[in-house]
Amino acid sequence: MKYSDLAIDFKSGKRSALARMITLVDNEERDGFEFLKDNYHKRKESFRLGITGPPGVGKSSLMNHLIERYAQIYAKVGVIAIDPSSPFTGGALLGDRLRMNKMYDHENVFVRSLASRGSLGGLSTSTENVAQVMESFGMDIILIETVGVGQSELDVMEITDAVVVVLVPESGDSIQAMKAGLMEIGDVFVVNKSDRDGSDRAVEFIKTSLSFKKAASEKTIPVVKTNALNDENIDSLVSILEETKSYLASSGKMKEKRESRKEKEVKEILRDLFIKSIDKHIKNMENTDASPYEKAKEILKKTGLNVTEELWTKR
Ligand SMILES: Nc1nc2c(ncn2[C@@H]2O[C@H](COP(=O)(O)OP(=O)(O)OP(=O)(O)O)[C@@H](O)[C@H]2O)c(=O)[nH]1
Ligand SMILES: [Mg+2]
Repeated sequence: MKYSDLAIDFKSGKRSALARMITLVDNEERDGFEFLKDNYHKRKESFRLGITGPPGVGKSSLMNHLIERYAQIYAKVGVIAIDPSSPFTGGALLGDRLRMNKMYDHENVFVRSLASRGSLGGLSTSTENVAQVMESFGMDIILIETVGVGQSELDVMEITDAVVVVLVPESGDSIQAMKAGLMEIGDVFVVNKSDRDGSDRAVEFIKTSLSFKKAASEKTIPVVKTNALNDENIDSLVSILEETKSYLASSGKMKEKRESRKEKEVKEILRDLFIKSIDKHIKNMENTDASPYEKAKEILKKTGLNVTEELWTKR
């Protein structure tokens, strides 16, 4: 199919065109980049909601409920599931697919799994690009699930407007041992599997831990207890998420996040272009005995990039 035909189908709202366009972008194909460049200003700025947490806490199960609720509230719901590729979670993928399967056919919902870490700047860049395609399609909300175990998963959360950190009752005791990063990024915390012992204690524990790091002027971060097996308290989670969204919008925090996201993207683009443009110089260098700094200086001269003396001496 020609790109121009694909673009027409995309514009008219064909799901198959959305799927194809995401693939083009995810594979870093020329037409994919063309699309991103042409459509940045035409996007809808969808509300991007990240859902993260340690392996197996019930993120996908909760997602399923959220998708179901959002499909009733919104006309277009996008879902990006980051395929867990870490050894911790190998094998969970099939289960995730099955659990999300029942929502695959819903006409309001479009689900996409992402595994590639691309060459451009890792998982967060490919997720950002796919999110932008979904925004161009006019999604009202985009849900992004990722396992919060490594840095790249935390990076993915930087491309969302709000983050739900999912924990379980047992997490309460081991919160200090947990990845500290997780406690920093949550706008809402969920203690799922509330059918298990200790969920109230876990909620209190998390609230206390959060109160230490909160500035007096900031809004208290909600901690919600859910049971994704029995659909318990999901409605109150949804209303807390809607409130959080309004708060982030009215306080200016959402705008701030989006601006720093954009800044990061500019840096990623420049980093990628810069690396690509110096690669050929490095390979073609004649004076092989030169030190790394001497070589770097020579290459900088060739690229014409103006590095100040001050930056150079600080390096
Ligand atoms: N008892 C209980 N089990 C739950 C609850 N929610 C999910 N589970 C179960 O926990 C297991 C893991 O659920 P998932 O939804 O796959 O968890 P996840 O966080 O997406 O897992 P990964 O993506 O592998 O990290 C499944 O067997 C679920 O049925 C709950 O509220 N209570
Ligand atoms: Mg999952």
